[in-house]
Amino acid sequence: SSHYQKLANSNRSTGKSADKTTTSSSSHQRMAKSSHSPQSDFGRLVWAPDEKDGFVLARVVDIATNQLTCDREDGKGQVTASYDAVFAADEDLKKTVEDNCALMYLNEGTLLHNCKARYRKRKIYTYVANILISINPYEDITGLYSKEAIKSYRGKSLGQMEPHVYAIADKAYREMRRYKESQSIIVSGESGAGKTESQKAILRYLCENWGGQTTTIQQRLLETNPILEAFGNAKTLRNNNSSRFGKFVEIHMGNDGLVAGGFVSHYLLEKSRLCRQTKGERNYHIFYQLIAGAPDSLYKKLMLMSPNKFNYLKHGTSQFFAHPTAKPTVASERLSDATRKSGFARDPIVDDQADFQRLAKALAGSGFTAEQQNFIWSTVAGILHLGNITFEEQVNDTKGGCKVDPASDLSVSAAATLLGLDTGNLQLCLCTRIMQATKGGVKGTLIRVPLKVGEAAAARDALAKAIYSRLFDWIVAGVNKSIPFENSAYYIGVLDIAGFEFFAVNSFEQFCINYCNEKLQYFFNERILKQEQELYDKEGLNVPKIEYADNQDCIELFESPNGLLKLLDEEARLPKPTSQHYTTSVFEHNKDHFRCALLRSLFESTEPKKMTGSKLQSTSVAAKFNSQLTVLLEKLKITGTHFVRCVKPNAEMKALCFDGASILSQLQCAGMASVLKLMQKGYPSRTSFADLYATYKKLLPADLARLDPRLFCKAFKN
Ligand code: AD9
Ligand code: MG
Repeated sequence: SSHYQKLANSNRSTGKSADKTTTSSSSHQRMAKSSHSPQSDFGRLVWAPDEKDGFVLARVVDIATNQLTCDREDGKGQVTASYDAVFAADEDLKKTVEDNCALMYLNEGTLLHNCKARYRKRKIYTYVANILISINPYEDITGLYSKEAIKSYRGKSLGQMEPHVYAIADKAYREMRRYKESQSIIVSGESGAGKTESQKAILRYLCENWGGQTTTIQQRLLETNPILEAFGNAKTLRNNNSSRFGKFVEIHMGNDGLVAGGFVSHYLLEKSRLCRQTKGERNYHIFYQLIAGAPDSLYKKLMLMSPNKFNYLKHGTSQFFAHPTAKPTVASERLSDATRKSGFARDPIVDDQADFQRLAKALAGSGFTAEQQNFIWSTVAGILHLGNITFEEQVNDTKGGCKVDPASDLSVSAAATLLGLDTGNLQLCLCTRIMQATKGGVKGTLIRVPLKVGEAAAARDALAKAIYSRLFDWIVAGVNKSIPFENSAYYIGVLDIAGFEFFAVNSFEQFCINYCNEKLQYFFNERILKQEQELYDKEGLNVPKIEYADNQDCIELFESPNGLLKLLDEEARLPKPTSQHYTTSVFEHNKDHFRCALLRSLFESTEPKKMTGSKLQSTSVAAKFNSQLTVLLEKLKITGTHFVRCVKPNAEMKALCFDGASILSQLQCAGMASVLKLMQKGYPSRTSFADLYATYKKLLPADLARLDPRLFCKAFKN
């Protein structure tokens, strides 16, 4: 049977809402059919489309061939819309349900209304069958994530308790035990919707309930968050703590069902942010944390300054963050200096100075030695100084070459010292590139070609990005080393990747993020919508076909033999060096000059290299990302899956403010409207013969109980 059936089984095998939904599902269907016969539509209460709120309550006053006209209930005139844009509303508007499937009418209108009515009551979670919708409250809801709450969801079926991300975690856990199969929880949603917070809640839930005696592993698992967030999260216009990389965190469990370790896979760290940020955004938290939190001796050793003195920090906002309750601390002779220049923003969750202390503690707790920590600080500071190196044209140079601007000599020496490079070498490498001429298949000598001012600046930025992204890889590897999982039998993986992005200017990074999201939506469609319908066919159930927004075409556009990814790779292989190929070779030639063994080790590539002709080619970013994605999807395919759809309630990040139109569009994009259609016409609640049999056999006469489960159920029904 399909995974989905398994999910449905465990969802509905116990719990009161189960029977309710089963019995009412046929009446859903009847109502739905009658709602499309014109006679019954007249005067009917409906949800009519509204630009601002998504839907508005209205009554049907005119029925034409293709459209309906309705009077708005708020007295603000009429709405005319096509049949399929208007949905039947429930007369009882006060009623809210934990699972949308328990409503009389299953449609986008009632879903949005139910979510809104619940959200007003600070109930941020709602189910659609066993998919959890989570709407970011942007405030702490008392008791929602308390230790008591964590205990109270343990072992409970979906539907027994209020909807909660803990209930999904518990479902995953129970199914892992029951089916002896690893599970994944796919958390999706746009930036700021609450994916990372959900992931952390799931991790805490599993560790608190099944951490067992292994407090170190538990502790280390929980400490991965402050570490990864320091290096991989940043303030953006959409989220003050936005993850700029994707991750799949596996919590491994032993045969005893207790936490045995973990593993973090990470995807595609955004690199462009390192050198330049949009106005109002910041670079990665670590830079501000280090400047705000480094003890004085370290601050001096790293030659730090306030953020607005560093090119890599000053283009966005160079503000520090502090918790609203934080008092200005003593360590802050220099902090107050920086504060004067750059201002101090209050944020409930980001606190640069305190986060630095937390980070240092987490690093130590995760087995990073003092030497390794110093290496991290020096590298981070080295990158900042590298960014301050500027170039000027060589006078009288016929080749148009450049040299380091003497005004940035101090930055060159600071960068070289902190990164363990030779100052002269660094200057030379930044201002030139190495070329090897080939004539008639014979390699010529290596020659140094001078770079123009712009090219040298690009080489500098490329170097900074390469160092940072490799530092990030190395840190994730270190974190993984500290949470090994030798005794693992299964795992529960939680996927938290960047959601769809669309900016005024979109780069390769958006291309990859959106491609990844398409793949995941495709996976959702396959697992929830397609397989469910296949099951109906197989069981001979006469359920009409549900159309859903299939994105297969879009995936093919990327992946087919002449797809975007293939073309991109070919482009990069053209004889004329493109910026990408060019930067790769820049790193190749720099790497031998790292005197610092640790930094050099970051560049000792583990990626496969292939020789084509005379050229050494490293795997392209697109190809690497694509293969990572394939591995991820293979993993998801063999696990039981659970979905959490996070929703961002408003663009202003304001507490409990429900922007209907935007929420509706998020629910639609997440495929929820199609799921509702499926639930409306299909059979959302079901249980296996074996389960029913097991539940009732004790209560029945022996001759009935002797029957095999299928026959037993038949007899039971009669
Ligand atoms: V991004 O794609 O990484 O930019 P996320 O991960 O979806 O995004 P995140 O979890 O970081 O969003 O949530 C954004 C902010 O919303 C958090 O920093 C919290 O301030 C706030 N938030 C999110 N979920 C909750 C919650 N359940 N309770 C309270 C929340 N606040
Ligand atoms: Mg996030």
